[in-house]
Amino acid sequence: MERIYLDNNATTIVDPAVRDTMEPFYCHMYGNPNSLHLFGIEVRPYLHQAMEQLYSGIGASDADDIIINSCATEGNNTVILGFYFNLLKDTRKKHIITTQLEHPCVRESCRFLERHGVKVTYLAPDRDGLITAKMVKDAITDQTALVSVMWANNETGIILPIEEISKVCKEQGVYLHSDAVQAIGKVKVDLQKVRVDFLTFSAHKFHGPKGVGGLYIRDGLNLPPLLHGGEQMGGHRAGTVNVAGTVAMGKAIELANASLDFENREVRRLRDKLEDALLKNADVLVVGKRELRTPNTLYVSIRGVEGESMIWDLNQNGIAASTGSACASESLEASPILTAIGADRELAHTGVRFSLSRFTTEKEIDITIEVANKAIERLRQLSTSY
Ligand code: C6P
Repeated sequence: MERIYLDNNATTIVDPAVRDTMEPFYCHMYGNPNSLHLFGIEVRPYLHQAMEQLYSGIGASDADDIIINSCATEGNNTVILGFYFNLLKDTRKKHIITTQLEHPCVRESCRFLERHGVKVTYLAPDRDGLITAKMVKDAITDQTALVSVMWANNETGIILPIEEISKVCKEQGVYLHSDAVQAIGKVKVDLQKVRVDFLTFSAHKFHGPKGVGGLYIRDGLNLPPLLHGGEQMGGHRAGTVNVAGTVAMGKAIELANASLDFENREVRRLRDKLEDALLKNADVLVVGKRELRTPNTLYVSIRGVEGESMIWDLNQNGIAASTGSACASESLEASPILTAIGADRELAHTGVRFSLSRFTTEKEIDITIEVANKAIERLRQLSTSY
């Protein structure tokens, strides 16, 4: 049976070109870049080049910082908890604004701070799944220190208006963090154009390896480290630098940006083909307007078909999709995103996320359409509520 991977928002295959780039750092160039001998010295130019690729990949300027870390969960925790120690703890600014759409690593970090006296506003999306700049503006008070809004949502692919939100934050003198995990490689992330103060990303979401990510900090700003210890990363993040991972992430972001046109054309065409085919069934709802979504993502709700049952049927046929975030896949709770956009209880249990990549083929989509349509028919026949 052919295996078809349509869960690229959970993680992606490492691009073979990225894999080739990282291999030498496991085999013969394995030195610690902080060592003073030749093994350490020889890897430094590669790290330097990778950092340049990352700076240019997100449009950071030389004066900004990019801290290499282990993943976006670490980056997001560093921003939210770092803010607490830098500002919230000792001043009257004790308010954070975030959204109900955020990944648990942002949401749970905020919840943790609530237990330490921080007030958090979780903005609810509108019917289109959007958070608007006006919602952010209306929620800002003179106690607000930080706004944290993701660039694109992992479950629906909905792209949030970060540029407008950044203008509001600048006007109001509030810092802005954006989790760009699901944006990089799918839409252009250019910090020359969009002014955010902190940005987080993770290599394995754009065909790099797992276990390496980045945190951008705008020039002049500071965050205390989450990991204390050695002097690596200018004291911002202790721990031996993941050289292979960093080099790979540099290459991966370069390839991801070079593939943006392809993503917008070809990946979008295949996603739309799958979407159109599913919509031919009655009582199917796709969350988020097409033009407002990343080109690779489709979050579909099929009345009468439990998300988990659909995933099971697809999996039996070698097709990998998900009901939502991979890290919440064991929870049988209704989708928080569908609930947030006001779907009724039954619909909120029927979400299935298909996420494509530049490696997805037309044949894979054709097979998926056939299998999904049969599964819908079969599961609806078994349903007691449909
Ligand atoms: N979302 C999903 O299935 P890590 O695992 O730390 O590299 O990335 C965490 C993360 C942070 N922000 C967003 C928007 C994300 O989508 C993710 C990972 C996966 O949707 C796994 S839960």
